[in-house]
Amino acid sequence: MAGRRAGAGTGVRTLLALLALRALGAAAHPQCLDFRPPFRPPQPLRFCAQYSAFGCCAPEHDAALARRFGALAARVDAAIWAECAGYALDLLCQDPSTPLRTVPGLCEDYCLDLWRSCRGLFRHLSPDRELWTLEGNRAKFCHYLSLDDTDYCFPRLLVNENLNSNLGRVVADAMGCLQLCLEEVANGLRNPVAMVHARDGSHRFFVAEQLGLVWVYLPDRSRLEKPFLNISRAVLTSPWEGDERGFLGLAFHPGFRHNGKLYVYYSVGVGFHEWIRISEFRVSEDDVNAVDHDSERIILEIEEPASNHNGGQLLFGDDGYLYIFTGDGGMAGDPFGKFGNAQNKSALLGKVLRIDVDRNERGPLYRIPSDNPFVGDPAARPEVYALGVRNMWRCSFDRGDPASGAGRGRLFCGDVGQNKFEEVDLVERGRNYGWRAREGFECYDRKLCANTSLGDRPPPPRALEDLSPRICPPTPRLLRTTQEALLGTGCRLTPASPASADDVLPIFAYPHKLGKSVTGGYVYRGCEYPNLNGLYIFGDFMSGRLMSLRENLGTGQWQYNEICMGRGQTCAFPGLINNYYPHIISFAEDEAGELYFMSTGVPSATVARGVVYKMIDPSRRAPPGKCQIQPAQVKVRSRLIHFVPKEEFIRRTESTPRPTAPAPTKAPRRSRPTTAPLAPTLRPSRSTPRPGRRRGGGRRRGRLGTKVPEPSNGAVRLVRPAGLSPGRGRVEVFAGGRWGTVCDDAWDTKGAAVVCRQLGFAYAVRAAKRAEFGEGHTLPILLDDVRCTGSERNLLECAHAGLGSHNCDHQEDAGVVCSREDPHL
Ligand SMILES: *[C@@H]1O[C@H](CO)[C@@H](O)[C@H](O)[C@H]1NC(C)=O
Ligand SMILES: *[C@@H]1O[C@H](CO)[C@@H](O)[C@H](O)[C@H]1NC(C)=O
Ligand SMILES: *[C@@H]1O[C@H](CO)[C@@H](O)[C@H](O)[C@H]1NC(C)=O
Ligand SMILES: [Ca+2]
Repeated sequence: MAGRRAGAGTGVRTLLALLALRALGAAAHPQCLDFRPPFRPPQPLRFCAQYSAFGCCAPEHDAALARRFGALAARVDAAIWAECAGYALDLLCQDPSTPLRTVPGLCEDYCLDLWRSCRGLFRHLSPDRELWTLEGNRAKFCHYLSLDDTDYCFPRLLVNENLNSNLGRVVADAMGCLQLCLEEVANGLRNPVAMVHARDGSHRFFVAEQLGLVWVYLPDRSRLEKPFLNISRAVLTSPWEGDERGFLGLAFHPGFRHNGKLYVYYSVGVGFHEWIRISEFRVSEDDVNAVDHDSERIILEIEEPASNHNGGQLLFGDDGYLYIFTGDGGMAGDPFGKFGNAQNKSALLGKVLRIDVDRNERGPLYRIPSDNPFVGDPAARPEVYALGVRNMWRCSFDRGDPASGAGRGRLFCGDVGQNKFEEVDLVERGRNYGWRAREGFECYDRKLCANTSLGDRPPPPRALEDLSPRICPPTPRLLRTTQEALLGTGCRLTPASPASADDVLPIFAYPHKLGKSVTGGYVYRGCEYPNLNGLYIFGDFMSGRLMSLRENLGTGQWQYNEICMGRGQTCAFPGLINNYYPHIISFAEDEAGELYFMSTGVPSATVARGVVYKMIDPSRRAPPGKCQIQPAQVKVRSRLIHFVPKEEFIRRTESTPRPTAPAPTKAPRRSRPTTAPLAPTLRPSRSTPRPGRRRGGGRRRGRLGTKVPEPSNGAVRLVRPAGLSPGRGRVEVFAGGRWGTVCDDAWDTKGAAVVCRQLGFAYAVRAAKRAEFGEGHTLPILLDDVRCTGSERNLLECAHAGLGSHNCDHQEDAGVVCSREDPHL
């Protein structure tokens, strides 16, 4: 707060601005004291009408706030109320009934005004006794209520352009980098290559490791101890970092619910002879969480002339056909045959294949869909759907816009490049994606490039590597000229050779300065983060860069934005993290459409350093309740292993350069790729603040001035449903740098007494069990088997199981009821 002292007129001007704003009914950014992103309420609010378009307040809550307001009016002297009702409305509508704050952070001028005649309100609005004791001292009182981040104080945030110009949009920083956060979902995985769901309503997710194991996770993120599938004996791979062979892909049949079929893609080898195999399996008749290992039927095998470029994606389209993405066979420059495999339609390598695996119980194991593009061509394999592919690593079908369905069925792929460019392609039937004639937008094999329809393009721009990536439209007849690339003006649409239109340029390509191995992702179509709708999110395995493309519907061009981890307080929500391991192996969508990715610190098939992360948009979420899912129950026969997150939020101050290796954590930091001496995920160069640079707004966490310290080890807090009086709630404990819950095994009034005393209550009335005060889903369970004598200074001093190790779940979250009065009197 130092250095800012508002003149007397500022408060008045701010208020006038606010009144004007309210009169216009414009949406304004609320403070969201629950430290979660704001959302658009499903219907307009009656009491906090100002936040009808965008806020933190659900309609039920709005009604509760209206009642509180009414109760307050009845309690406060009428003369005072006349003056203070406006303040009360302001303060209540910031929705202060959250465990983390009791009152909004206030701008100094506003607070000073308020203090003059309405400070008495706080006795009714906040249970915080420390605040009450400061009531007599105006400066201390307002300092206590101030925020570090003055942009975010109330009411200035309502008119802060940075915050409000971004309402309803993903927040970008000054460099155009979209700020997202992550939630850890699974860990300890050995090169997790795929995560898929079965489309069967169970909302399970299946994570495949390169070694040939597939694990089942339940919607609560617990993992079944017994693997779903274990074909590690048959799968060819090695511990060598960067080995591209192994178990590479997995897809459930669209009718899995009825026919129990799934398909896998893996490498096999005998001596020096290697090939890929696509097999069909069935789920076991007596366990829906296990594959019948004897059910394997080999659908297709393809010789691999070299150990790299093995493709590996399997997908079912809306057409019900199985799409198979092969690599060009390996080595460098697709050297096989006269002009390589990828341009050779009679080779299955370097292709997108499409086959029909339905009704294959009798007769052939698969059939050729009658509208495959080369069925009548004697010089082509009929399986071929598209060609000119080098090594497509991760493809996905767009689910389409949730409301309009627009975009549905588009097939996005990342095609890994040779020496210079990584590309993203929109794959269409019968099209040629250029390799080895072309790499990205450039010619790779000049002769071939000039000889075919792929030629007749301008000479490659020499200096393109030094430029930022450019986006060009997907239409094959359009291209970008060298000059435009060099000028950095993007893409001019110039008709190229009309001779053949079946060759397609990428929708986006990036030079090796930004990354050396693209990992294709997904178009976000989930429910929880409406701002991300339509954004194609992908990454790079070598540089750890996360990237995005958004289609401009007017021009058909794709707008590139990097994705970076939210800075400052942006990701400081409970349960979120702001860092990840750099080797981005794969992306995933869960059954509800939420987006995930998998990466590892050590890209070896035998090192268990892979993590699954969920993408979180801190700038906006869907209204509470909108995205609830009701997973179909599945019978679980195996033991369950509860998920314990291991990764931590890294606290960084914006004003100091980011440390390359944060001190207190033991985990290998992802800012240091192990094999790739390239731009690390959290690039320190970007962290250096630029003069005049501002954070891109978004929801920021309101913190109480400089007075809110990092909690100390063993600190506790109570989380309680709205409306309950203080002194009762779920117990959350701070240990090892994070908040977590306490399990109710062994939980008794002695433990409760310790917690109550820590919180300033003399008495413990009751030890609450069975999540009486709700479940702390987003937090780890930190303490189990807590046994206190009652005289300990904090919970950590009591006997307990090792921090974070437990055998319970959130249904057993412990709570307390405390009192200042002796309950026995
Ligand atoms: C998977 O199979 C291999 C070889 O058959 C076996 O050695 C290994 O223990 C199995 N792994 C699990 C987790 O069942
Ligand atoms: C195309 O691929 C097929 C199958 O691998 C091969 O027999 C043929 O020689 C190749 N053609 C050329 C021109 O390289
Ligand atoms: C290159 O051009 C020659 C002559 O026009 C043609 O016979 C040959 O098939 C072309 N090569 C490819 C790969 O299209
Ligand atoms: Ca290409």
